[in-house]
Amino acid sequence: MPIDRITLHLVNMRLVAPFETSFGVEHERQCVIVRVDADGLTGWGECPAEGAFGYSYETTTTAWHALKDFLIPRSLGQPVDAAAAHQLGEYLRGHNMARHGLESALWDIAAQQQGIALSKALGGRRDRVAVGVSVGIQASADALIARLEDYLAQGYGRIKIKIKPGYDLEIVKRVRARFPKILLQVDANSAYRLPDAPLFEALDDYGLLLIEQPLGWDDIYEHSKLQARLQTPICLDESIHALGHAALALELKACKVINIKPARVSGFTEARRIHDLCQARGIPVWCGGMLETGIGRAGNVALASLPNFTLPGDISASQRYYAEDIAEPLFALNPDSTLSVPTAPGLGVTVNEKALEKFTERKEIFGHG
Ligand code: OSB
Ligand code: MG
Repeated sequence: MPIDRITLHLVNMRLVAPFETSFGVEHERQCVIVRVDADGLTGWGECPAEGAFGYSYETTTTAWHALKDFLIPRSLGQPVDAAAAHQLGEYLRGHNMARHGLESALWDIAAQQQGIALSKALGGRRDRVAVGVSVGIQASADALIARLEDYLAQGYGRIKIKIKPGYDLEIVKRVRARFPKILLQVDANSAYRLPDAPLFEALDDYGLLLIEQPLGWDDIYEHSKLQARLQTPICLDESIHALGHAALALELKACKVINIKPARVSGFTEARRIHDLCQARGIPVWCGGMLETGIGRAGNVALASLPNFTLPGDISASQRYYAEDIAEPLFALNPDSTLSVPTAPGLGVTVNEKALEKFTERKEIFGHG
């Protein structure tokens, strides 16, 4: 049965606390929610492009354009086929988050048609996925430590802290002195360059699980030079947009771990390919996050149930992000620092359409039905 109708929602939701990284601070988060109606079923996807440039060249505006003017006109009337949607999207040479928004909604419908959870449709094996929490830059080391005490008390078993020049070595020293045993990793979001290598060599002494994306957002080569000087694994995030980037990074030994965000790599199809390549090469992966709503979070949890997602993901409980979410049930942290994988068909969450409308700043419907 063909795709009858696609609806785009530009959503804006206030974060429970501002989230600061090396590229800026966010108080609220925009994204594009994609709804697909086909075959009497409804599928949902989240394009986590942000309102402004920073993490990515994609924004909600570029994503809206890619969806409205290219992907949607070519998808209406077509059968529900995530693999075909993936191929169609290749033409865009980028715009991966926009592509993921649509592809995710198609995966949701396809899994519902088979009567299975998305996790099963993707080849997931776990019913719980290990998670941690990603903590933004705070006003001081003391403020950060207070934040961490709170998250650790909530049960998070792995902490990621954001670093930037001037907020790095001393901060890590203080955090390690206070919490000698916790699983700790850092994320620089591309704030450094290769001449900063001595800083990372100094970080080698603090037992970090990994150092995420220290150098250029589009670099692999210099990361290979840096990794050769470090014991601590480098984990690439921003640099990996497709299977070929992962293959190159592994070939050059630019990293020992990869963060897979389905949206950054154009969707679950490509995410699974990267997962499989890393699995074959003995490289662990984990699922990154983009402060998603319950829709994107459900997809991330499903992906993280695949066997080679062996490190805790940036997939925290719903209430870590939003006072009110747009999908139910909320994701809650289990005492063993895991989230449970939804078992209902498709994404396994129900969109609260009243809440969605409340946070929708702009909406456009394409097609009919
Ligand atoms: O670099 O991993 C990142 C959020 C927005 C953009 C980039 C990143 C992040 C996070 C938060 O670290 C992860 C999450 O909890 O969703
Ligand atoms: Mg990151």
